[in-house]
Amino acid sequence: MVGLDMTTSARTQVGIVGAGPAGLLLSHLLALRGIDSIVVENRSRAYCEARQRAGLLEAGSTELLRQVGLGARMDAESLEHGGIYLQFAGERHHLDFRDLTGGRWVTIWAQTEIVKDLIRARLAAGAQIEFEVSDTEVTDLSSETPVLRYTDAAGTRHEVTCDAIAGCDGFHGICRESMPPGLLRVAEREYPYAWLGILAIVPPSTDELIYSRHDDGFALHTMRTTQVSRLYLQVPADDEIEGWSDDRIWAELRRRLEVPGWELKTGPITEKAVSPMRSYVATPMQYGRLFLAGDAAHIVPPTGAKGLNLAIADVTVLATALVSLLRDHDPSGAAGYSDACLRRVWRATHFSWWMTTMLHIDPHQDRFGAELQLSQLRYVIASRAAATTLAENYTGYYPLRW
Ligand code: RFL
Ligand code: PHB
Repeated sequence: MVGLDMTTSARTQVGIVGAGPAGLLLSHLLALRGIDSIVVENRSRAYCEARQRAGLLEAGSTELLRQVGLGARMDAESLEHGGIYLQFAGERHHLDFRDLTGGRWVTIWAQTEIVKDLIRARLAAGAQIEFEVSDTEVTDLSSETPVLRYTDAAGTRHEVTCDAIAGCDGFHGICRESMPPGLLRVAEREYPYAWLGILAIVPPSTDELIYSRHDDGFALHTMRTTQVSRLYLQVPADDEIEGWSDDRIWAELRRRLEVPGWELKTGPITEKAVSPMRSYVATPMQYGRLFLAGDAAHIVPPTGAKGLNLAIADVTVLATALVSLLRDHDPSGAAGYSDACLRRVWRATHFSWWMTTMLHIDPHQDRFGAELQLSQLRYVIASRAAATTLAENYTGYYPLRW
């Protein structure tokens, strides 16, 4: 319906802001249980499908994707890893997750591929995803009919009356800020370093990820496929990518990752960027009929590979809660949503902080700090109890139910 003010009105059950993994997966899960939704996204489809971010899934995330019909390409093309290497003081040690956790593993499967599969599946099912929207607004949040407004790519203003709104619009989105002032309590930490990440067309020089603490800074060797490597370097928090030529990046990676008898293969770099590192948790994750999920509510530094897994877990809990609320008129899941998620969020927040501070060089670090890190790393590789703590958190501590 077109009103006098040229606003088009519509009705749906769940209005979803953001077509990242959280928003798209939520829309998919809701559809499986007969709940309608619309997804609005301010970037283009091509941008969402190409944005380089996470690459490592917990066992529970992989199982969930498989269970909801998103496993075909993942099962054919992803890489299963049964452990990681921890490197420090010039030595590389293997941690065997399958042995330590009674068979658990992780999967290398890029966020870009999950997003591509989700967009394709949603559009094939006839779902509405509006890309390149602007001026997104969410209002009437404490009523039973919250409203989502946006302007589409052609310039038409839309007003969608919903039963619930999901804020899946990432850390810089508008949903968290739409909650009443004073409601949110924020716990956060900024780290005095950043990650320079590259994507390179070269087969990985390792079978499993290498996390390396080096006196000059942390380095990580990860991968996307058997032909594409992804590597990260700790750099100063305010560093700019312009100062990093490809040759300088490879030389620094070689230095921080080297051990006798091992060689780092190099190749063309197709992408490079510096990302800041931060821990951030906003509580509660719900106000009235607005529910925050994924990076909109919390951020972890990437060292524990938890960001994407938390987004998947949040929306799995949220989908169940919204199905109970909207189909069965049972509000208990929605009321408990925030607490249910925050338990997992804080476990991941602690783990990511612990991995980060154990492996990075603080620019103000003294001898005492360095010795504590090395002692902790030695303990993790020597003690089965300590290694198990790392392994059970890395592979995903809390089970995911759908
Ligand atoms: P996303 O992926 O940020 O998606 C949010 C979406 O919302 C859109 N949006 C809006 N749409 C409409 N109206 C508005 N007003 C909007 N404002 C924003 C955005 O365009 C976007 O499409 O959040 P989501 O779905 O919660 O998923 C979370 C994950 O993306 C994130 O946790 C991880 O990727 C974090 N992360 C990493 N995690 C890892 O485990 N390993 C990594 O190596 C890793 N690298 C990264 C990362 C996050 C990064 N960011 C956010 C800067 C590298 C980067 C650069
Ligand atoms: C990645 O593959 O991008 C990745 C893997 C593990 C991490 C961080 C990033 O801890």
